[in-house]
Amino acid sequence: MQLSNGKTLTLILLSALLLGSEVHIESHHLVAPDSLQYKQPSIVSGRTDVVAVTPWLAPVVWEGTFNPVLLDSIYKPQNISIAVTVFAVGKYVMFLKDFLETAEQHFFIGFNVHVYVFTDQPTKVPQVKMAAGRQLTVCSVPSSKRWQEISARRMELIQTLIEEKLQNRNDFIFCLDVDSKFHGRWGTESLSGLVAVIHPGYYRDDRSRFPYERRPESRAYVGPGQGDFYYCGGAFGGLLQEVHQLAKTCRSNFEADAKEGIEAAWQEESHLNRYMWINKPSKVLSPEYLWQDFKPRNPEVYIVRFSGVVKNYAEIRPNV
Ligand code: 5GW
Ligand code: MN
Repeated sequence: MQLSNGKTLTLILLSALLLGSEVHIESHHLVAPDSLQYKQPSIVSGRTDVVAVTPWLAPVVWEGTFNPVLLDSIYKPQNISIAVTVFAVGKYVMFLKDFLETAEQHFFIGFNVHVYVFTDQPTKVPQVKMAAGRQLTVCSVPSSKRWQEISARRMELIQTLIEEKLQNRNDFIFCLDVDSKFHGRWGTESLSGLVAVIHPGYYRDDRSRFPYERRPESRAYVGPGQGDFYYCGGAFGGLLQEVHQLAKTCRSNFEADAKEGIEAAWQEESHLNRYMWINKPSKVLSPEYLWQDFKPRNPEVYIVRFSGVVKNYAEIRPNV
């Protein structure tokens, strides 16, 4: 399969229908420039304070485990595009300025980035100067009094955005919370088929303490002894096709639950966690990729790249 504007990117996606379930075999061909000199890699020295690979052999991205210059020089000639979705409904438009300005400083610098802002107040989207190759599109959504609805509709809007606007135009997509800022590099090291971010609040805990949906009636159910990590609802991404599948599945499970009067413990985050338990992410981003400003930095976190701001819930939320 030839990706939209990828001249040299040869991504081979072999889909097979096997006993009713779809199997995806994906292979990225990584071409490096002959001329680049960089630090010799080692398989016997490196970080020992963190684990950099999952039991299903997906990388876990921590500072010090990758070479950003090498990765950029591999992806640059492929001319990839990254779509970003961000929702700013109601009072949350106030977070857009910092989100967009810091993205200009840290998010995929030097690459094609297309930010899609979903908002009920298009006139309040701030004018942020964007570098060449970067653009912003405002998408109108109805305002909603019930925050559960805002949450519920995110997956639906991501699904339809991919179907209607992104097919054959972008290669990767990241879906991010607006109440956050970038503080450090977030770039090509995060690219993969299906990408999840480990939640900063639970990664040292036993899985029995993860706030998964625990009622078997819910389609977001994760049982005792199950679950790999607790992932953030506030940041996920990957190849368009993969994120489309995720959004479609989470939306339909969310809606089927709602029909039966069930709302998962943490809404779409619960459904995302269920999805990632069954559909293992091909790359896992460490909590460097979504920290929380109120939380002191742990020693294994050398750099906070993206972090949720401290918010005054009474002030910003419609009806808590
Ligand atoms: C309002 C009340 C309760 C929960 C969410 C909202 C809300 C969320 C809203 O009124 N407007 C809105 O745009 N959102 C979007 O959903 C924002 O992009 C926000 O970052 C995302 C997730 O909601 P958060 O950030 O309040 O959830 P936490 O778990 O990060 O605190
Ligand atoms: Mn948030």
